[in-house]
Amino acid sequence: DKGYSDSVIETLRAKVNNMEAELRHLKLNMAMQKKALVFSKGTSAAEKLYVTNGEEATYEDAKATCTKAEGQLASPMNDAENKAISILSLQYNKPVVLGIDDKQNEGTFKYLNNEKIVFSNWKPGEPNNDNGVEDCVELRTNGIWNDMNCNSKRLTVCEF
Ligand code: GMH
Ligand code: CA
Repeated sequence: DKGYSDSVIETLRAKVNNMEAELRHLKLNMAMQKKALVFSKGTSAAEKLYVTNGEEATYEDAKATCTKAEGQLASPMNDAENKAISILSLQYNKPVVLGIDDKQNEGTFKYLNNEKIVFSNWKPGEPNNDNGVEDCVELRTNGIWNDMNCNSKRLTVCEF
């Protein structure tokens, strides 16, 4: 007979039950951790969590900081995410540097993964590539975007 014995099935059943209980515990715990983090210093939209270290940095430096933290530079993909970032911008009263640039092809803004942006919140008249040197994007305290020089230092906000 090739069937599993009753004792093997019973052992597996117990293991699955344990794993389900652990998973429930883990989910509750993660939800609590996220709330605590948002309460203390972050903002969130859907699944994303935005956190700042309060530091102003150039695009490349901010990008490196977020990568080192195992997150990535804030890259809003919709209005809710844009608002979550703008709340931090308001709190610190500093514009934020976004994880978006048009370094590869002037006028074509892309995320760090090289995909074209699916959402934008440009101020009317922007992006204007002022003086031909604006390949990066700042999000102002009101959530509105302007293209800017990548060497400008802006608030670092990472998403996790
Ligand atoms: C120019 C003008 C301003 C605009 C800035 C800004 C720089 O100086 O068009 O009205 O605010 O550029 O786009 O990034
Ligand atoms: Ca501009």
